[in-house]
Amino acid sequence: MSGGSARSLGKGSPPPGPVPEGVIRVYSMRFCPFAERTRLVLNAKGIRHEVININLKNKPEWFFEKNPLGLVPVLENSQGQLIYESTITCEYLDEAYPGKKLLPDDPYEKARQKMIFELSSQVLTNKKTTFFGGKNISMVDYLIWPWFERLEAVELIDCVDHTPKLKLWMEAMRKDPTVSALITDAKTLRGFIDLYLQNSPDACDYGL
Ligand SMILES: N[C@@H](CCC(=O)N[C@@H](CS)C(=O)NCC(=O)O)C(=O)O
Repeated sequence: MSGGSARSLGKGSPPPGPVPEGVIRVYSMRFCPFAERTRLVLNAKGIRHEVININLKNKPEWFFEKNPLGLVPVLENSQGQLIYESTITCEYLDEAYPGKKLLPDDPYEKARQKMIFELSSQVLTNKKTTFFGGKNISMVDYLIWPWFERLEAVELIDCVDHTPKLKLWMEAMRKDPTVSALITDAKTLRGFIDLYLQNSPDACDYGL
């Protein structure tokens, strides 16, 4: 992986060149929970990738050619194909690349993971296994995690005090090597959020 902690590109920056063969590019922003989903899946599957950070408070003009909605994450492959919407990028990566499968092959089990994801707010406290999809970490855990990672930064971590299963899940998630490699500490997240809420063009590069 390259570029994950690089400064973001803003208005007036030249568009990046074509994506090299054998690599996939993700347009991201260091603190975006949706882009973190895609980065978790890229890392979990060991996919060679490069990261281009976008200044979301001062977007480059060319970025709208990558995603007309102007949102990160966006994937771009060496054939110039573009994929956006975080859940779609994650499923694409799981299907297009070999290695650890994060979604089950069995159509029912795959549907079940998607149902758990859709219902995650209701089933959070009723799960019977360590992870949401079963005893091993899988796609649904990576899709949900970025919001839990941010609870401390937004001073809502107490919410999980009365849900021991959820606390155990969070502990298990923090121990996962893919998750721990991408964790941002609460102080840094707080610093970013404060600047972002002030519409600061420096928010996306907080701490660099
Ligand atoms: N539904 C989208 C949401 C992505 C999203 O909202 N990304 C935010 C950053 S966390 C963004 O790009 N914001 C820029 C803007 O709103 O202009 C997804 O799942 O990918």
